[in-house]
Amino acid sequence: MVRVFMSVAFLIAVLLAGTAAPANARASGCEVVVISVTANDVQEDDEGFDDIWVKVAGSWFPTYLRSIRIDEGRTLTNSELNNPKATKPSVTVSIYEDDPFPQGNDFLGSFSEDCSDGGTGPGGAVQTIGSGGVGYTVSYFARRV
Ligand SMILES: [Ca+2]
Ligand SMILES: [Ca+2]
Ligand SMILES: [Ca+2]
Repeated sequence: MVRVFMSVAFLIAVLLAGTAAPANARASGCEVVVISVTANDVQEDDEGFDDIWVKVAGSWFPTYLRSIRIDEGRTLTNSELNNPKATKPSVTVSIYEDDPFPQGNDFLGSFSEDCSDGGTGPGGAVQTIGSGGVGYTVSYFARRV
């Protein structure tokens, strides 16, 4: 009986210690929110559109293993992309282009933001990524949290 009680007390102590750590981790980071993605120059020129997903600090958007069509010259909004965002000391935003098996998917480009300059401010910022016949513009907010 005493042993059981001590085990429970130990477990509670572990749980309390466990809940303290994420609060500290949350307190120092760079929050990045993707506002929109524009396809200035798609990879699949014959089709005139790409099927893309956006990866933010390792998480997929719009959702895991799903891509979304973007026509050349068009913009996908934050809500169409299912609110891509993440908070980390440094956040990498990447765009991938989905191709059917057995072709591999294509990495189109990326950028990283660490809020070292204080973030983007409320006006946001723009990054252009892609090369060799591929060009995308990513608008985003970044702030220290
Ligand atoms: Ca492709
Ligand atoms: Ca494709
Ligand atoms: Ca192209």
